[in-house]
Amino acid sequence: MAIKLYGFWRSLATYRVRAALALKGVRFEEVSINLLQGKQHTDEYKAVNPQSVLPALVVDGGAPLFESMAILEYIEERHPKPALLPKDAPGRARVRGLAQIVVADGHPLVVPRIRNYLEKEMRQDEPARNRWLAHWTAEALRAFEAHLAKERETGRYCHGDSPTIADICLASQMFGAKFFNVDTAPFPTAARIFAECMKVEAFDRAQPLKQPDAPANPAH
Ligand SMILES: N[C@@H](CCC(=O)N[C@@H](CS)C(=O)NCC(=O)O)C(=O)O
Repeated sequence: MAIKLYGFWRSLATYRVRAALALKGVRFEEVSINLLQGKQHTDEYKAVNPQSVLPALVVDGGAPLFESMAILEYIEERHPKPALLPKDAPGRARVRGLAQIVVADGHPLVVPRIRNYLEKEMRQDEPARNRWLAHWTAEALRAFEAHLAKERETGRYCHGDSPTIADICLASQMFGAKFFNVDTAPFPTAARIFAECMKVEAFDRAQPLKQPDAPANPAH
């Protein structure tokens, strides 16, 4: 099976897919699309993903898969072991719900096209834009933490004692917190679980700054 992941080192959505593939032990090749240089807007990449966003996953030359949650679900279906979703329906709903706090609510507010719109159309200066990025990143973590701290399903990881899609999404949000200088001390359960995830080789290997296209001294 030949798997091509279109991604970029600092893309949080790409991180989610990269981490899932690594956790499943699935080999893939990553094609770097430089978001900082606007390469997502080239005709060549639009032929892969007409929305001009990362990631996209091409399996055996088939139609490109898009949207990280849909790709995570695909990977889970095609490579069931180790399972990244619980066996029970309420558990799956909780894990997907936690994941969506990041994927549907938090992350979409901080992606490059939103930041560019704030700058070019809304005329917001850099400090205002940075406040926006930090605010919405923290808001998603606040919601995530509220669930983790009060729900008995929380274990060593977000749901029990093995990693799930919720942990992958939490880890991506915690990398976002690093990029946007968000203090994660108010989110102790999330921080504890993130630290736990990063002890796992697959989570660690997938992280933004360990990718071949990452700069040695990144300025976010
Ligand atoms: N909801 C999408 C988000 C896709 C997305 O916005 N990706 C970012 C990188 S993390 C991107 O490529 N942005 C390009 C842009 O905003 O111009 C997913 O989870 O896959």
